[in-house]
Amino acid sequence: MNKQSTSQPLTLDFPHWPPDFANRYRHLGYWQDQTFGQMLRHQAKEYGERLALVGGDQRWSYRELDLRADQLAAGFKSLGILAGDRIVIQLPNIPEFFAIFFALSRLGALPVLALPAHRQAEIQSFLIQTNAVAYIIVNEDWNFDYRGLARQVQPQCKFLQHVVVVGEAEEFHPIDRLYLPATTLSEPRAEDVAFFQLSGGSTGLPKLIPRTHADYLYSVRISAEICHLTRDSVYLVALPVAHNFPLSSPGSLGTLYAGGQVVLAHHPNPDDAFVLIAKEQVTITALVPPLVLIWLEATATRHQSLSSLQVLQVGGAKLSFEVAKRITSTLGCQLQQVFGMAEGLVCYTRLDDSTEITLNTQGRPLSPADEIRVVDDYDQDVLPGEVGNLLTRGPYTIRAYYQAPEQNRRSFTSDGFYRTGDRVRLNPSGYVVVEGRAKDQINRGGEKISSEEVENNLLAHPAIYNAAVIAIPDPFLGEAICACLMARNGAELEAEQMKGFLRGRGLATYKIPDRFIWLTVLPQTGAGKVDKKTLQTLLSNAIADL
Ligand code: AMP
Ligand code: DBH
Repeated sequence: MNKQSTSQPLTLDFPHWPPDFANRYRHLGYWQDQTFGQMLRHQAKEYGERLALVGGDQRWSYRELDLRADQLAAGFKSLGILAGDRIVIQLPNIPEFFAIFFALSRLGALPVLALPAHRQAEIQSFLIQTNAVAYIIVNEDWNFDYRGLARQVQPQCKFLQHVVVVGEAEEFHPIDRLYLPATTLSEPRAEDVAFFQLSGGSTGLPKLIPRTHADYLYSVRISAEICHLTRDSVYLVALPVAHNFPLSSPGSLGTLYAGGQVVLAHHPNPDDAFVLIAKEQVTITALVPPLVLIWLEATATRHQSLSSLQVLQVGGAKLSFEVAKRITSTLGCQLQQVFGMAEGLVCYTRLDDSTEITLNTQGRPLSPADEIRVVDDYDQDVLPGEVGNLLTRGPYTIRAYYQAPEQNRRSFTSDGFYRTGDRVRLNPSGYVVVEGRAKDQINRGGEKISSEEVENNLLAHPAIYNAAVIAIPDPFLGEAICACLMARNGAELEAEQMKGFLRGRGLATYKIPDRFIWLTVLPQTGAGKVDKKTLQTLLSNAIADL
C-alpha cells in the first residue's frame, strides 16, 4: 500500500501468491501492470463519447464515467479517505456504483462490496472486521431505509467516520457534493489489493475475499474473450451489481473492458428486464436458475422482443437439465453455463461447445493456469470421472481470506489449493459437472447461506435448546432453508415469531429459514455432533409426503 491512514491501523499483510507463482503469472502476461483506474482511463481515451453505462434516466459515456471517477476521488480525498482505507459500499444497480468503485480504486482505498439485501448483522460485521472508515449507501430502495441502517450501525463501529448517501442525505454526506475538481493522486500498484468480495461462507461470519487489480483484471479480460464481447456488446446487469458473477464473469467490468455498453436493471424481473432488453438491444445477460424459470414463464405473456439477446449465462447454482433444454427454444438465445466463486475460479461452457456439453456441464476453467484437483476426504486424487472434492489454485484464486487464520487453515491446503467445498466430477474433456456440496452451506437459488451463521442466531433465542439448519429440496429455488429446532422446556414457537426474532437480530431476509420444524431430539453422529445427513434424509422424505 502507498500510504497509511493515521485514523486506523492498516493490516493488509494477507498471504499473497508465493514468489515463484507470482513470477510465472507475470511472466506469462496474466498479471499486467494495470489497475482498475488505469483501465478506465485507457477506455475513456479509446471510446470517449461512446455509451458506457445506462441506468434509470442516466446515460454516461466512457468520458463521463472517467471524469466522475476523478472528481469523486478528489471528493473522497477531501474527506480524509486515504490509500488502504476500507469503505463498505452497499448500493443497488445504479451508475454511481461504478463512479464510486473506480474513484476509490484510483485513490487506492478498498471497497468492501456488500449486497443491498444485507442488514445490520452483516453490515456491522463488515465494518468492524475491516475497521472501515466510510459506508456508502442510497437513502432508500425497495422501501428499505438505508440511512436508518447507518444510524443503527454507527455507534458500534468506532472507525466509521463518514456515511455517504446517493440521494437525500439528511445528516450524512450527499454524494453530489463530493464531485470536486480532479486532483493528482498517487495511484495504487496493480498487485495491491483492490477491493474485497464477500464469500457466502460456511462459518459464523461472512468472510472477506481480498482481490488484487492484476488478478481480477486477468479474469475479467479472459472472460470477455471467452464470451466474445466486443464494443458492440450490450450487457444487462440483472443480478445485484456488486455480486462477483455480474461484476466479472465477464459482467459489467468485462463489458467496459471490451468497450461495450452496460445496462443496469433495477430488478431482474421481466417487468424491468424485458423492457430494457428490447429498448437497449441487450446482447448478453446473466441469471441464477430461479430467475431463468421466471423468465421462461414470462415469455408467454410479455410482448417485448428479446431478439437482440444472443447469450444467456446461468450460474450461481446448478441449472437442471430440464430447464437448460428449454432456454434456446423459448428465449431464442444461446445458453452458457457458468460455475464460479468470488474466491476466484470461474468455469464456462464455450460458445462453440456442442449442445451436449452446454446442457450437461458447468464448463471448464477460464485459464490454462487454473489447477484443478478432484480428491477424496484424505486429499487423494479420485479416479478419472469419479466424484470428489474440488480443489483449485491459479492466477486469480485467492490464497487466503482476509484476517481469518483459523478459517484459512480449513479452507486451503498446505500447498495453497482452495477447498471449494463443491463435489464435482470431470468429464473426459476436463469439463466440470457439479454433483453436490461438502460444505455446510445452503444454496438458495444462488444465494449462499452459512448454516452455522443462522444456527448461531437461532441459539441466541432463550426458548431454543439446540438448532440445526439444513437445505431441503425446493422446486423453484433448488434448495430452501429449514431450521430444525429443539425447544427448551417444550415451548415451541410459531414460525412468524421465529422469523421476527431473526429479523430483529439484523439478519438479511434471504437467510431467514423458509421452514421451522420442532423436534424432540436431533440425530447425532458418533462424535456427538448433529447428524445433518440423516436429518436431511428424514426431512426430505417427510416433506415429500406432506
Ligand atoms: P461464493 O463462494 O459465495 O462466491 O459461492 C460460490 C459457490 O456457488 C460455488 O462454490 C458453488 O457452490 C456455487 N455455484 C456457483 N456457480 C454454480 C453452478 N453453475 N452450479 C452449481 N453451483 C454453483
Ligand atoms: O455463485 C457465484 O459466486 C458465481 C457464479 C458464477 C461467481 O462468483 C461467478 C460466476 O464469478
